[in-house]
Parts: sequence; structure tokens; C-alpha cells
Amino acid sequence: MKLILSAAATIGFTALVSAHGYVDNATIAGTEYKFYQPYQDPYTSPTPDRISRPIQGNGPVEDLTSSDIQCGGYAAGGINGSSPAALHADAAAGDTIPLAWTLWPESHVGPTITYMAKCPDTGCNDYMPGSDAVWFKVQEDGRDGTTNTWGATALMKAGGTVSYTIPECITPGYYLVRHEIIALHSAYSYPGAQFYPGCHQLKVSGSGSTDPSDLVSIPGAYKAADAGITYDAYQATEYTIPGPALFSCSGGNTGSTSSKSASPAASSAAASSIAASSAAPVSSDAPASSATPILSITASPIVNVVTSTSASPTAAAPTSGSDTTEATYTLETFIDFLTEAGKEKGLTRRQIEGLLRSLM
Ligand SMILES: [Cu+2]
Repeated sequence: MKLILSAAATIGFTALVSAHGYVDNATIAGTEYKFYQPYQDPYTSPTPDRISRPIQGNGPVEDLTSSDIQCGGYAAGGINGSSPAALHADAAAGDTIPLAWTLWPESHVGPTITYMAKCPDTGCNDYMPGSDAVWFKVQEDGRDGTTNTWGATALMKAGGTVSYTIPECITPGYYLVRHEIIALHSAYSYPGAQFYPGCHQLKVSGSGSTDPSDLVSIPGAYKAADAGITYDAYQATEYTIPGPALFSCSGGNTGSTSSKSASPAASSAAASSIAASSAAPVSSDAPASSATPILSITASPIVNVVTSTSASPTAAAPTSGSDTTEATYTLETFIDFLTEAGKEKGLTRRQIEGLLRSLM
């Protein structure tokens, strides 16, 4: 079996590394709120008022020490962290809030985690937590045993949601909610785990009087060496969700909120790797344009790169014939080739390996 992928001019990494999903909307106390749309809001005037803070569409956050890890951002592109949103959603303590993600890619296994932080009494809309320890964890969903069922798995089908519950006992007021997926498909060494965080703002009503203690800072709550940050998702090993213990109104750590049943059949799917990808292809894109090299990755693992030498910029990309040249690479030299090509896109070798792995 072959995996055929078309790579756009200079290898179309822009498309490959763009964020693979974000929270599209949430239904809070019966009202549906559209979240920040990274591919529309920046180009819409006036900018729509949202309850959610801006995120970037350029790719995941991989640096645990970056301000981008808090609510999104694109420091590598000059946008450091996020910024406050204009609105708050009214909610009541005890409410359960479903977050509807866009369709999440199957390769991007990993946990979902949600934190809250109390904003000033004036609201969240000019509040930036910075490096202050203000966050407590209200939701987490990791791996079901050693199966391939993860917190993010529910989002791999259209219409999937992840829910969190506002703790019933917390003091009413304004809260910033930080929700994330950590994609672990290339987390076998650090940097490698991909963080997809986003934040939204609530005005919480209720009669509680608890202010959670043991608050953490973000960045700060995760370390590169944490078992939940550096982790080989292709091995059937139990997963430890990173960060602090889950906050509970009854005190103590209640552990994971996961209640999914184990699915033994799914566990073998996690074991595939790039060096032994004899399974059916999971990705097959049609050739896009004339300059497009056609890459055929076989199980060998040998890579054939067929490059068009046709002068016509509008001709369809040939896959055979006299006007093509063909080169055969081992997987190692192919990754070298991609690393060269990816340099101007600011991609590391590790990211490229992760991308290839995610396509298998
Ligand atoms: Cu990705």
C-alpha cells in the first residue's frame, strides 16, 4: 500500500501545520455563543464581539514557557499570547457547558483539560493573568486505560463536544475559562506535544463562597519532563494527565472525569508507526498544481519523489512520463530533504517527523 500526498509549492506545510481545530461554539445556559473564528474574524470589520479570546490559526503551541500556552497566540509570528474578549456569557454555578469543536483529526490523540480563573470584580474584559497563579482545573479527560480512546476522541466525529461543569460551590463573579486539547502524536520527546488552548469569559451567578486554593500559573503548570507532556502515544501505556489535581467542591482529588467504556479493538490502532505503515492509507490528496512534487511513501520505507520538469505552470502534475525526474530516498534522507524544505517555514525536524507520523 502506498500513501500518496501532494505537497504544494515548497512543500505545502502551511496547510499541514495549520491548527487542526478550535472551539466553534458553546451553549451556555441555553444560549449558543459563536467563538472566535480564526479564519474569519481577523478579516471581518467591525471585528465581531465574542465571549472567547482570539486564537491563531497558524498552528499549535509547542513551547511550554510561552505566553501563547495560556489562551493561544503565535509568538513565533509576532503575536504574543491572546487578548481579552469583549463579552461574558451569563452562567450559573453548577451549569454544564458543552464546547463544540470543529472536526478534530484522528491522528491527534490526547487529553482535553479545562481550567478556570477568577477575574477582577470589574470583569475579564481587560484582565490578563500573566504569570500569576490563578488557575484551578475543573475538567480533565485522558486515555481510557491503554486503549486508543482519548479525551479528544469524541471530537473526531462531526458534532462532537467536550463538556465541563462550573463547580457549584465557587464564589459568583467573573471567570476566565481556559480549555485545551493536548495532541500527543509526536510527544515522544519534548518539544513535541501540541497544545491547542483557548479561553472564554463567563459571568457566574450562584450562592457559593469557595475560592479554590492550590492555584497554578499557566505557563508554569506543565513541565517538559511531566509524564503527560513527554509521552509515546503509540505505546499501550497508561497516561497521566498533566497539571494540578482536579478541583472538587467536596475537597480532594476526584481523579479523571472520564467514564467511557474501554474499547479493546481500538488499542491496536495506536501501535502503527511510520516505519511499519503497511496498513491502508489514511490520507490521499489529489495533486494540486504543476510545481507539486508527488511523494509516494511505501512500506519499505522508501520514498519516491517524482518532480515535474514541465515548463508550463498550468499543466497538471504528471505522475509518470518523460518530463519527470524521480529520486528514491530512504525515510531518513527523505526527512532530511523535508527538513531543508521546511526551514524557511520555521519547521523543525521534529515537527516534520510528527507531521509524517500523523499522516500514516
Ligand atoms: Cu496537527
